[in-house]
Amino acid sequence: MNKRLVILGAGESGVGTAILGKAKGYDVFVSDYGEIKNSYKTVLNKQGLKWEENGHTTSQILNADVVMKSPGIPDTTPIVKELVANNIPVISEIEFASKYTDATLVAITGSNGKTTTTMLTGHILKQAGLQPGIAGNIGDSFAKMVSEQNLDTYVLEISSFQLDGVVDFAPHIAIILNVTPDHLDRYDNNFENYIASKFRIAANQKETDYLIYDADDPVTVDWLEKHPVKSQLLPFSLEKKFENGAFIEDNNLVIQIDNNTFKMATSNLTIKGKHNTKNAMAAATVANLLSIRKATIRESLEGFQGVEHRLEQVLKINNVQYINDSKATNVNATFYALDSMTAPTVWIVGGVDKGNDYRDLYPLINEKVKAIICLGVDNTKLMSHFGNMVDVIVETPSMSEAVKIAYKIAERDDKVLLSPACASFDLFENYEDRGRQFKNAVRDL
Ligand code: UMA
Repeated sequence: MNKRLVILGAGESGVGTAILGKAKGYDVFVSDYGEIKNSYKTVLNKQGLKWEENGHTTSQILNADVVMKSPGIPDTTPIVKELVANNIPVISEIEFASKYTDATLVAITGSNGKTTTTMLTGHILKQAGLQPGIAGNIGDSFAKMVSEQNLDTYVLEISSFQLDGVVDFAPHIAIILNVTPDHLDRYDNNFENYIASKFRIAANQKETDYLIYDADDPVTVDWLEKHPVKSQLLPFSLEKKFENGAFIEDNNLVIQIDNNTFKMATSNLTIKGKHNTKNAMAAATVANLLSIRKATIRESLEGFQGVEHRLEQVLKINNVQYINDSKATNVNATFYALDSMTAPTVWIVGGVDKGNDYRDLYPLINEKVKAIICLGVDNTKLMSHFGNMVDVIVETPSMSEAVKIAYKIAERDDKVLLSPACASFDLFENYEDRGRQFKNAVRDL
C-alpha cells in the first residue's frame, strides 16, 4: 500500500509538497484550517489531489505515515501537538523535497539579507551559464521545483520555520548571514531557541561541506564555539582577516580559499552599505567554492541591481526620495535601513509586532527621524515607544493616507522611508503587497 502523506496548510509550501508527493507515489491528503486560495485549489484539483479546508479532520490526519507542516503553522497548534504525541513524524517541505534530488544544495539563512544573498548567488551562477533553481522562502516552493525539473544546483533561501522541521537536510554549502532577534513569538520568546533553529542548517553537514558565516556577529561566533559543526568553516568579516575566508584589504573584497585568491574593489559593488558588502562576500564565497570564473563573479557583482522591496528607491518628488523597504519585517532590518539614511527621514513603521524590542533603534531615531507615521491596526506599542521621541507622530490604518501624510511633512531633500520592522498581515496580504501599495500610493501623489 502507498504511504500516506498528509500536508498541513495549502499555500505555496503545501501545494508544492502535494505535487511532489503524488509524483513519488504517496497517497496524499491536504488539510487547511482556513480557506484555500482559489489559485491553489485549481492546482490541487488539476492534480486530482484530495483536500479539505476550513478545518483539520483528525481522523484523516492521524493515519499519516508522515506529515508535512507548512512553515507558517506553529508547533503549538493542537493538531501538530496531537501528531507529535502519536509519534507521527512531522517534517518541513525542505526536508521532504531534499530527499528527491541529488543536486548541489546551497542553503542560505539569517535574520536579514537572505533574499538579497539568494538572488545575488543565483545571479552569479546564471551569469556563469548554470541553471540554478532559486527557491525556498522565496518565489516557487523547492518541492514544486524538484517535482518539475531535474536541476543540478539549487540556491535556497531558508527560514527558521523551514529549519524547524529538518531531520536529514544537509546542504553542501550553508550560509548563516547573521542572527538577531526575530519571530520570537514562535520561539517561546527565547532567543536561544531561535538561534538553535538557524543552526539546524549545518546540523547534518559533513566534513566535505561548507558553512559560511559572519565572523563579526557575536551571536554566531559564540554559538559556533559552544556548538562546533563538522563542515569546513568559511568566515567573512569587515574587521578581521583569515587564511580561509572573505575579508577587506586596501578597499578590496578578498576571498581566499586554499591559497586561491579572488579580489575586487568594494567600490565596484552595485549594492551599497556594510550589510550588502557582507551579502556580496557570502555570495562570492559560494561562487568561488563552485569554481566559477573570477571575471564572471566580478562582473556579476558589478551588475546586480538589488531586490524589490529592499531599500528600493521608488521616486523623487519635490526632491524628496521615497524608499520602499517593506521587506524589513524585523527591528534589525529597519536598523540597517535607518542607518543608511543620509537625510532627515519621515519614517513609516508598523504592522504585526513579533515581540519586537525597539530600544536598539532609539539612537538612530534621535539622529535621523523627523516624523513617524504608525501604519497598523494596533499602534499602541509604537506610540508608547516613540511618542516622546519626535515632534510629529501620527497613526493611520491606510497606506495611501500614510503616504499622503508623509508627503505633507517631508521638505526638500528629506527622505520618506517605509521600513515597518513588523509583519504585514494585519493590513496586507504579505510584505510584497505592502510594498506594491506603497509604490502605487507614491506614484499617485
Ligand atoms: N494554515 C493551516 N493551519 C494553521 C495555520 C495556517 O492550515 O494552523 C494554512 C493557512 O490557512 C494557509 C496555509 O496554511 O492556507 C499557509 O501556509 P504558510 O503560512 O506556511 O504559507 P505558504 O504559502 O506555504 O508559504 C510558506 C512561507 N510562509 C511562511 O513561512 C509564513 C513562505 O515564506 C515561503 O515562500 C513558502 O512557504 C514556500 O516555501 C514567506 C514568509 O513570510 C515569504 N516567510 C517568513 C519570513 O520571511 O519572515 C518566514
